[in-house]
Amino acid sequence: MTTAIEPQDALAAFDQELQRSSLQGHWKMELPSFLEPKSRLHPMHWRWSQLHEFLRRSGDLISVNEAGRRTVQLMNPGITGPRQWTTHNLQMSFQLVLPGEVATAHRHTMNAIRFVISGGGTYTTVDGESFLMEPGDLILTPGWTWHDHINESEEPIVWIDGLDVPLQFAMNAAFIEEFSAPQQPVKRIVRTAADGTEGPDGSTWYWKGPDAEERLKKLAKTARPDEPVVFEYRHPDGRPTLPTLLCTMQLLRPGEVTTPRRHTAAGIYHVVSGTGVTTIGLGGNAETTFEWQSRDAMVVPNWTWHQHQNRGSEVALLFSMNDQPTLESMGLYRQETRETAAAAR
Ligand code: 1HN
Repeated sequence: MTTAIEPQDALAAFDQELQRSSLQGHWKMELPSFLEPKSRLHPMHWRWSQLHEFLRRSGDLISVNEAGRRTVQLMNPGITGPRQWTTHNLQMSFQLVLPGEVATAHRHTMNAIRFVISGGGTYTTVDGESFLMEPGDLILTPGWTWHDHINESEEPIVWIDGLDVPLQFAMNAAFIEEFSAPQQPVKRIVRTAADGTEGPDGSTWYWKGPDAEERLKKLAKTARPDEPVVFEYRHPDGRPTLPTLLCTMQLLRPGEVTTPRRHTAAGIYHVVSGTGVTTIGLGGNAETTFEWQSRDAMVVPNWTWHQHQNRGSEVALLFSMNDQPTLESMGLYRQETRETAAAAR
């Protein structure tokens, strides 16, 4: 008597046969019938008092030559191996350059921003353009531009670095190169907006802090109370700050409570000034509240309801960097308020 092979055994044997040939059937893929983003990111809050203390200690313990760049990076525990980042697409860090130090010239395909926090009278050179770094300034280092930093002043300088390293590493497409000398030749020195804020490619590479603040205060005068007051760092033709990231500055009026919102972009925040509260995961069982002060940093995970409140009597300024342009380029950018979410159902 012969025993018939059960169909499921035949399929299991077939699946194994496929696997041995580095193949798989769709039926083994376990694609859910409903899916929406569930962020891997943890909502995070780093206090400046702590960040500043660690940065200061890094200055005592390691020279810029040993470190390459002396930065302390924001790590998100929700991202596990092979490397950790701030969000799945972007990385933010704080960089310290001491008087007399040079962070030597190199270039990479990764796009970078610098937002100056403290110190001044020092320069970062990007493809031959030497930009004066003063608190509140935003300076771009677009992918593949040569860049080096020098501190010719008498005091330490601290700035934020924001880069799309995680995204470029995930795409396995990144290149890095050292320049042939510690510093590149300087073609032009740019100190104020009047010197011209464009890089050699014609797009804006330099936004002065006071100009951004001025524009926000003007916007605040005419905005409705329920309208967010936000300045987006965009080029004159409307393109975002960099192809993979958008920087914004939001002004929160005294007592302002923003409309709860969620979007597929993940945000990394730096408090420029003021005090307030950010609530993340509103109404959910993992609701988290961060009470922030000037110079603190935060992460708001993607597709997570959040709301900011200005608890002080002065305006508060929130600088942020997010991956909206990357999502837009792929047709993946969505944003909702509670009202638009209800209307869609
Ligand atoms: C980089 O080149 C700088 O040039 C700062 O100052 C931070 C983080 C990752 C990769 C390259 C800089 C960086 C970086």
